[in-house]
Amino acid sequence: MNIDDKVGKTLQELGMTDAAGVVALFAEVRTAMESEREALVARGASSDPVRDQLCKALRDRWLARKSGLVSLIDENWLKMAMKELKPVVGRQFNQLRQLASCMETEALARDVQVRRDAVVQVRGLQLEASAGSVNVEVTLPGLRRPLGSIHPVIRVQREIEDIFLGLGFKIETGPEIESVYYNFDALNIPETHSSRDDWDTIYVDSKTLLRTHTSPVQIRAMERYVREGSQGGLYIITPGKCYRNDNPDATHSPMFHQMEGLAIDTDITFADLKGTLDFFAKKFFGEKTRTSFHPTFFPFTEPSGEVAVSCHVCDGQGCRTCKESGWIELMGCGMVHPQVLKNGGIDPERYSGWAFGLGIDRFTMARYGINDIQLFFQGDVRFLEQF
Ligand code: FA5
Repeated sequence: MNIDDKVGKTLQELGMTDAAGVVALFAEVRTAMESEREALVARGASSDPVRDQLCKALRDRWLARKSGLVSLIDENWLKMAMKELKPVVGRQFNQLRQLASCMETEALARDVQVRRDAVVQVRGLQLEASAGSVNVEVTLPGLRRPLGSIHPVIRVQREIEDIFLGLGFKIETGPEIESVYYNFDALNIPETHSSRDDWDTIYVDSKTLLRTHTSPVQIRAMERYVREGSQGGLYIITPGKCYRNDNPDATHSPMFHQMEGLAIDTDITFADLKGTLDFFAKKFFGEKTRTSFHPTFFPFTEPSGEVAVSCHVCDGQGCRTCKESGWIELMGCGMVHPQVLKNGGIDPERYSGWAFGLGIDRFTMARYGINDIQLFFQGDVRFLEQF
């Protein structure tokens, strides 16, 4: 059975009952994807339009929204997976999705072009050498382009994503240039509300600004959920860049990364929120981690809380990482305010939900013991090559 046949079936129909089988199956998909990409790059193209046509065809085969292989894997393998296999399928699917970005038309076209240029260059050198016009040793190795590595903030973002994908959450994104309505009003922060001052920042015009948090994606996701008439709950995480009028210092940057989590369903309680965030903290920082919730205020959640975890470096004893307190403040969270549900088009009498918002850069600092957030954005290779 080839890959096209396999993605048309569920894992159960394929007889996959254990994690090892799932991992091997995804490895087979990755190999198929890589060899199709390599075949296209090696084949090259007679002209730019032909090249673009070939690249688009391969891109659509893998990434087309409805019938692409990656979407079919999502529908037939991930969504239909048995409960016990969901975490491993989620992790493998996420890896595949990230890898599949090399199948975007522009990326493919660039790879075809690079190979074509290299071939033309070597042929030119060989011709010149055989004509005796220059003294070139064409069998010597070429210049190596050093490989980059994944930025630590993105690495941690993916780690967090993996944990939530394993729990059945989906990734949803929204625009960085956001309307005042989604960034504030729909989140229950009217123009006159004092809490708006903290976030009232970089405006493009009077109705548009660079979003100050990822919370607007909550509203956009609810609207989509209602528009598409989706069934079951809405479980999403929303990673992305945010912007604030904060002066740069060791823990603040005017541009930083947040991840929002949102769960909406019938019968969602604060206990679900606590359980999920406790599970997440243990997965991310280690099984011994303890969580602690303190009341606070956000206009879009009621009740609202701050979550702290016991310091993973000193296990709560007090050290430099936790500033001797034994605890690290992690994120804001709470039960979605009924007015916010209404603003998203969801009936608060029938549905309830929780949300959280965390700073990925601060998580990365805690994970690697980095004491200055500015290091992430200076592009210093000596820092970045350590990851
Ligand atoms: C918020 O932005 C809320 N939207 C979070 C939320 C979502 C609460 C859903 C409840 C429900 P806050 O302003 O505290 O909350 O920011 C959240 C996190 O973003 C902070 O804990 C911090 O880690 C990070 N953060 C905020 N400002 C900066 C900054 N200038 N530089 C780096 N990280 C920042």
